Amino acid sequence: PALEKDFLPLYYGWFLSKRSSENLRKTGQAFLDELASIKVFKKESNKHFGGAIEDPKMKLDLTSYFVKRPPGVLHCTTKFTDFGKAPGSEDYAQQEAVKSSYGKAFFLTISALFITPRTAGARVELSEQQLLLWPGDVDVLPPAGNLPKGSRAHVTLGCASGIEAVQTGLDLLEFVKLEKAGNKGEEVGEIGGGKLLSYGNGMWMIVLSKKIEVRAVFGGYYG
Ligand code: ACK
Repeated sequence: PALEKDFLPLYYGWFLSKRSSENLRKTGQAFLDELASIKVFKKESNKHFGGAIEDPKMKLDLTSYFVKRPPGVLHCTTKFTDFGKAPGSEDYAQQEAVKSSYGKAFFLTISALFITPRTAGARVELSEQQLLLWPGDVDVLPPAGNLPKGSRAHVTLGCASGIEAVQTGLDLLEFVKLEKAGNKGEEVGEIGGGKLLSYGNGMWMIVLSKKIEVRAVFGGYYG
């Protein structure tokens, strides 16, 4: 018998394979580069992305704007357990689905990429089976309240200086909240792999015409 309680990780999630991580990072880079070169984006971006561009003809370098990039392989957080200190941690860790999926391989579907003045991320579309690993208490954006299960599922690609990674999921919830309120975004054109949507306030999303499949292993990150 164990003498001590199980030691919980900092967070649970899907950890992308090295190859899938590299590919998704590249796709994210290409999206940022292409977005930065688009007229409608440039016109609007000075307001929201630093205003560091004095010459409007100059290209905004979004890669250096989202200066904080996750080290190592990319991941999609399911539950932030904070080594057991976060509310609902023990309950989550003890769920049958969580225990039986630990160390198992999955394919995750990336359906869109997004940026806000704070974060850059990839939207993850979870399957029914994957939703079994999704906590019931994380798709909440105060004061809007509860959004559909799995709304927050994302991979953080980068954060602006001074912004913590937790913000990426909250930013995605903000997009979902707008969608729910009937703001489907203004279609401003086609770029690279899909339809570019502008939601205002520096919020942009590209809905991929061909969804990306990434390989990932479910597990815990202990830091
Ligand atoms: O990019 P992310 O999903 O956002 O992955 C990182 C990971 O945990 C390690 O920091 C996420 N994270 C941090 N704090 C929280 C929180 N309070 N709630 C949900 N996710 C969090 C962060």
